[in-house]
Amino acid sequence: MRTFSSLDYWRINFFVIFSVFSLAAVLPSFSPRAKEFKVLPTRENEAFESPVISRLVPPQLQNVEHLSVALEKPTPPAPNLAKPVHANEVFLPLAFQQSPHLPPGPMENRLFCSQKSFDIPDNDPTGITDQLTISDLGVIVDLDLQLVVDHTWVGDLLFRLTHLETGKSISLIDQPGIPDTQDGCAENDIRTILDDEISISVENKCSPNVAAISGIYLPQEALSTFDADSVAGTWQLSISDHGQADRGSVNRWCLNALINSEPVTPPPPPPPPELPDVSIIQGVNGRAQALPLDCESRSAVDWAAYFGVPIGELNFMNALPVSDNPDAGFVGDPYGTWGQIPPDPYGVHAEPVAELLREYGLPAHAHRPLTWDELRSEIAAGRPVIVWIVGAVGNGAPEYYTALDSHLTVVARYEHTVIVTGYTPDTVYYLNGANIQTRSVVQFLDSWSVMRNMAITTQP
Ligand SMILES: [Ca+2]
Ligand SMILES: [Ca+2]
Ligand SMILES: [Ca+2]
Ligand SMILES: [Ca+2]
Repeated sequence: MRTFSSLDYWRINFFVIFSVFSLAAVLPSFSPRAKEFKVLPTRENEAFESPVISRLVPPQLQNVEHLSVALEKPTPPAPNLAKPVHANEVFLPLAFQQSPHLPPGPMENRLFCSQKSFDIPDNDPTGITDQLTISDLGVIVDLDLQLVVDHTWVGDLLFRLTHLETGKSISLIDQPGIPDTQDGCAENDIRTILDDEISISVENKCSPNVAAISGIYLPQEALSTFDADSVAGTWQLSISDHGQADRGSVNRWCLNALINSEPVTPPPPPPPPELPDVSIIQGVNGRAQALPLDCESRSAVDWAAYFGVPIGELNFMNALPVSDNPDAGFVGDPYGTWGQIPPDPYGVHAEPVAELLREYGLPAHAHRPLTWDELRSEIAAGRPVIVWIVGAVGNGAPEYYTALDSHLTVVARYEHTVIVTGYTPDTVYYLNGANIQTRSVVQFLDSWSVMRNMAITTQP
């Protein structure tokens, strides 16, 4: 006869927990603290009371031991006190444990740029081309394209990318705003990265601030057309202007290629979740940030406090690693001036913040990109989400930055963090410092796109 293994125990527990968790999502909320989970402080240099995690585990789940009494409970392994406590090992739904990851392989994230600046012939369908020749070997796993263009009426413009060796060619941007409007977008300039993994199309973008097209958007046709092809060869950007009077120039364009030794088949996208039209979390409170550039620490400690873990803002800030790479640590002086990019005083991205939150016992996980559906799923489950946006949730210009360790990432001026607490079909609610504020969903998605939908959630 087969006996219960420890694995079986956890499998059954996960099933029971997931079932109750699903039920919890449709039940009205109960007052918390049915049972308290103590988490020991893991940073010896900080004296604070053992925090109480009551909100990490929904109230309905806090008696979960009673649900498993029918099982023969094995002796759990002794906890490794040297490691942070991962509360997520206790309650995460199974469906969330299968988030897509790149398969193993010697992937490289490379940036290839043409720095030539050239005028676009006005009202000339023949247009002009520029070529970028790449000699690197490797197969494309993912391709993004950056455009830095000055122009006084971007609705005039048409951009194509062609790989001369294969003859494959796609439309990147096709007269934004046309045919929805007769003359297209009249606003100025393009500061964008085109990326298939972001959910909003470039076609209807037309912002008066930063640039008409400022953010990271879906191209007109998918850049995945080039996936599995060699990155080597000549890449041609074709630009043409189809309206008289307004004119402009291309200042820079770059290809950002994730390359591998062999093709990689991406996992199929998960089915869209069933989400309520409206979900707003109450009781998420915060304070104004203490230092000019420590917004991420303020958001992190307010997020932790919501889950019952008190952390001092400056303690958190001081415990962050320091680096010139914002994906590895805090960049620059936190008393610096807002609006700069690394290596000047800047701030920090999601990964180091999530790692430090985990050291405090919180199930914090960095994402880039998180989808709008995934964000709303978290809100609908009662869990606020820390997001990286620009300024007062406005548009921004994504810029590639290579740190001293050769790590490539996307940064933006006026990088900022807020905590999303709710959504309706039209509006996003978020905690900014001490205040709950709102933006249209469209404006929020523009701002969130600039640093590739960067976020911290409780889910891996
Ligand atoms: Ca204009
Ligand atoms: Ca169009
Ligand atoms: Ca991409
Ligand atoms: Ca023109």
